[in-house]
This record gives sequence, C-alpha cells and structure tokens, in this order.
Amino acid sequence: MKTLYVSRTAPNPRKALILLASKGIDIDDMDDLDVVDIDIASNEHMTEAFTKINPMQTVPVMILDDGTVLNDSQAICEYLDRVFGERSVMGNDVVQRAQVCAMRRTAEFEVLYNFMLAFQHSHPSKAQRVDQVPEFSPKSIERAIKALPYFEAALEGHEYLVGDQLSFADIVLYLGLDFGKVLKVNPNKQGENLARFYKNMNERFSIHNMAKAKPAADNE
Ligand SMILES: N[C@@H](CCC(=O)N[C@@H](CS)C(=O)NCC(=O)O)C(=O)O
Repeated sequence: MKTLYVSRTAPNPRKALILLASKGIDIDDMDDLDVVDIDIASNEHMTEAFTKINPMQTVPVMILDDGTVLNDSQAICEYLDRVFGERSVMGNDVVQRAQVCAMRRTAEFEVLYNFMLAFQHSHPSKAQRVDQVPEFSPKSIERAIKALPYFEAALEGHEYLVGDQLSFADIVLYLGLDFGKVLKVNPNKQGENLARFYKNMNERFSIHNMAKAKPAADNE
C-alpha cells in the first residue's frame, strides 16, 4: 500500500490531487493508495511523528510500497503520472515532454514560487518558520505579475499551454494564478486568455469544485 500525505488547500499537494483528478482518478477511492490529510494550519507537519517521515516538514509526501519516501511534489507527480492512468500529462512525445518541462518550470519559478515567497514573507502564520523580510513580499508579487504576459501570449488561440491537451504545465500555472488570489492578484484581470484559462481550470479543479465532485457523505 502507498501513502500520500497532503493538505488539500496548499498548492504543492494540490498538484498531485489535480494530476490524478485530470486522469479521472478519485484519490479517495484507490485500492492501492491511502491519502492522509495533514493540517498545516495547526502545524501538524511540524510534529515529531511527521518530521520522522519528512525532515523538511512539508507536504506532499508519498511513501511507496517498499518504504521509499518521496518528499517533493514534482517527484511525486512524475511517479503518479507514470503509474496511474492512461495518458501522460508530462507530454506525449520527447519534444512535448521537453516543452511541458519548460513551461512547467517557468510557471513554477516565475509565478507560483514568487507568490509563495510573498506569502511566506508577509503572513503571520509563517513568522515562526521564515525570517520574514516584509519588503520582499510586494517585490515577489511584482515579479510574478511580470511573468504573466508570457503566459497570456502562449494561450492566444490555445486552450492549453502545450499542444491540445491538458498538461502538468497547465496545472502548475493554474495553481500559481489561484494562489495569487491570496495575495489579492485577480487572475481575471491579467488578460483575456489567462481569464479564460483560469475559468476553465477552476471549473474543474478548484478546491470547492473538487470537494463537491465527491459523494455527499465525503463532504460532511
Ligand atoms: N519542494 C517542495 C515544497 C513543498 C512545500 O513547500 N509545501 C508547502 C505547502 S504548498 C508546505 O508544506 N509548507 C509548510 C509550511 O509552510 O510550513 C515540493 O514541491 O514538494
């Protein structure tokens, strides 16, 4: 049995949840994978028990059948992509895989990562973990916003960033835009293509809609 530790509202664990959902897989109904919810708000990821599993004190973490521990969202998603579902979201051929990789890294480092830095340097809940430099927050938000026209242009006439199917790059960009909302950056005001992209992705993968897609008993 494999175990996946997640927090369903945090961007990095959501990569894995959305990846599986995009393949039509219900994470809470898998025979060979147990999902364990970790409450970041109450610092469950800082407990001694969790620190033994992941000394980095972050989610997601995945433990494979043989006890191998994967403590990084990219590694977990690469694994899940290969092991579960029919079509890879990492690209259909060697060129597409490289394109998805490039777009994914740009979305991650320029958009999602900068929004996360802004949050870490400004939010009171992170003061214990991060030596906060408040001036860093607006600068990081600025840097994320500066990258958005690149994606606005890439989406001109296209539903997805690479090819005509959803890829992991779309998932990461969506999570970046979604997390930007926490920093008061409206994803609907960054250009028509990004607004359309965000709306389509949000209808499928918002925290609210993914929870709603479950049977009623699971939502209680
Ligand atoms: N490199 C890691 C980073 C994971 C990470 O930063 N996860 C956040 C949630 S999105 C976390 O666990 N934060 C805990 C904290 O801020 O204390 C990955 O991509 O998996």
